[in-house]
Amino acid sequence: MTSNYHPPTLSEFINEQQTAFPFAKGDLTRLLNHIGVASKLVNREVRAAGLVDILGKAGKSNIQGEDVMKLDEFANHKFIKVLSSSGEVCGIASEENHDIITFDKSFAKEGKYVVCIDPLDGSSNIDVNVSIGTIFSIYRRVTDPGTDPDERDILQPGNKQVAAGYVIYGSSTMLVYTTGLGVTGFTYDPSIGEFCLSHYKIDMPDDGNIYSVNEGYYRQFSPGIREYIDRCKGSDETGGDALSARYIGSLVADFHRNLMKGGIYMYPSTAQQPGGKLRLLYECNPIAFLAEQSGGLATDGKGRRIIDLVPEAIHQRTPFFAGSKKMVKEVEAMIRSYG
Ligand code: AHM
Ligand code: MG
Repeated sequence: MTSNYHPPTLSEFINEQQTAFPFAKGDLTRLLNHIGVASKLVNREVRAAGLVDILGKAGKSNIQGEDVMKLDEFANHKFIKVLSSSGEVCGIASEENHDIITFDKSFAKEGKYVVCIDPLDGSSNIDVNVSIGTIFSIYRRVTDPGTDPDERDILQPGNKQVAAGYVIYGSSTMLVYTTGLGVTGFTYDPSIGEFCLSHYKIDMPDDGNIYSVNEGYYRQFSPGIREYIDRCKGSDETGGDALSARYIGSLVADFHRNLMKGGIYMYPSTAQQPGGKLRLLYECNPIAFLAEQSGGLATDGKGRRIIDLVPEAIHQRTPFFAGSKKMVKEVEAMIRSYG
């Protein structure tokens, strides 16, 4: 027997949420809907990868000197196109673009929000059919509507985010977001082409038994990090109380697993990347907002909340530790004990 019940779609859910704020004008609701639309376009391409000509390198490198993949370029293009014609967004900072992206159309300049985005995170996994994602962060602009946005709009600390989230293109496709009222997850139902509510108010466990770090850099880590990792492996003699090591190499996928199961994700500074690898604005801040909203923590390993860091440059990097509260506190304490 088929049930008549279907869970609320993303649009239905956020419209419903908006009614809790009688003065809300619906711009943020529409913007989140537009992010949903763009991610469906990317999802369609991801699901056909291997059949359509979307795998492989695009033949150029981005501002960070990394190879741009065809899917990086496709996702970047789709998000810019959808957001630029949304009417809610006046500018975008993207991993793939050196400068802030502004728009010519006057209705776009009236947009109240700016978006920081990593359109396709986990690029090294694209060609090998491993989970990848999109990460986004939304701020209210501080410059006057009707003008081009500038760095003042983009270089706001993460504690000013009005919404943030990610889309994970995994065994199913999910959109997970927060507007500062907890974390909610939607699973894409391909039969109706909609994201449907599947995870209401996600709570990250306070503690976990998974650690996620690229241990290939072990020798490049500071002594505090190395000792924390050694402890994750259990006691010297028996390996007792060892945690599980899980590292996908897609921040979105690694964080998502730890969010659901409890664990810690770490990308510390290394000898080669003394400032860390991950970018503050469009990777760390949105994930940190989600971590805190689900009851976890995200810090830079020096006792500072990621979302309190004041950005100085669009593509600024930071060491990053995010996950279950107890585990983040433990690694912080270990780093501190080495001075
Ligand atoms: P990307 O945005 O170019 O894909 O880079 C970010 C990715 C993260 O998703 C992932 O956690 C990390 O880089 C992996 O880096 P590494 O291969 O050094 O472990
Ligand atoms: Mg990335």
